Amino acid sequence: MATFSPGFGGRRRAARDDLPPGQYETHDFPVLSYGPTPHVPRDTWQFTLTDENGARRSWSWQELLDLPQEDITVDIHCVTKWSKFATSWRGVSLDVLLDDVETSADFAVAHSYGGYTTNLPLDDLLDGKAWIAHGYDGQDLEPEHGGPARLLVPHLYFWKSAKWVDGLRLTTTDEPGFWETNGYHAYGDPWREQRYWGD
Ligand SMILES: Nc1nc2c(c(=O)[nH]1)N[C@H]1C(S)=C(S)[C@@H](COP(=O)(O)O)O[C@H]1N2
Ligand SMILES: [Mo]
Repeated sequence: MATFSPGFGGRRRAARDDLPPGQYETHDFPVLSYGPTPHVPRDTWQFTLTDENGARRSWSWQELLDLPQEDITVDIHCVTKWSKFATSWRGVSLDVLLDDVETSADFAVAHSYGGYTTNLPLDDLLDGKAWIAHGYDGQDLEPEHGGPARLLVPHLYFWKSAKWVDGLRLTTTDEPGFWETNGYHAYGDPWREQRYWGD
């Protein structure tokens, strides 16, 4: 997996083809939060799916845990240029939550306890590409990293992975979320370096 090549100044990681352009690898797990960490008790936690007509469906914490669980190992890429390889998560696939939803919406806005929002095409949440993650590295997900539960959409820049997620709203048009209103790219593909408006 990891390949090292001897270089000037000691041990160096060889350039990896799994590092998107402009990124560097970190072994830390930086915390990036706009605003304070909300502390959400699991017994009042809820996740609400709202369709484009306003119809809602909610899951309690226990209902989330009663769904099929997946263990996921993925690389994550932050727009501030750190990437972290092979992070391990546990959670529920969005395919499960969206399974019996009939919708004509093409987009979604994820929203969070604390008010954060981020927009994604609905297709980017389906087919094994996105999860509601509540475990990290064999432990409960820590509040700083989005616990009780966060969205995990590793194929897009990590700002799309809304921490403290409390729902998804399906929309017929692409409605920019918090960072997308403030200069960040509407889609955010790390492989195409879609960091900011105009990229
Ligand atoms: N609710 C919420 N979710 C959020 C953020 C935030 O400020 N609030 N920051 C985003 C950004 S910019 C990144 S890089 C990741 C950071 O996740 P981490 O703190 O677990 O590394 O969370 C994303 N999700
Ligand atoms: Mo970020």
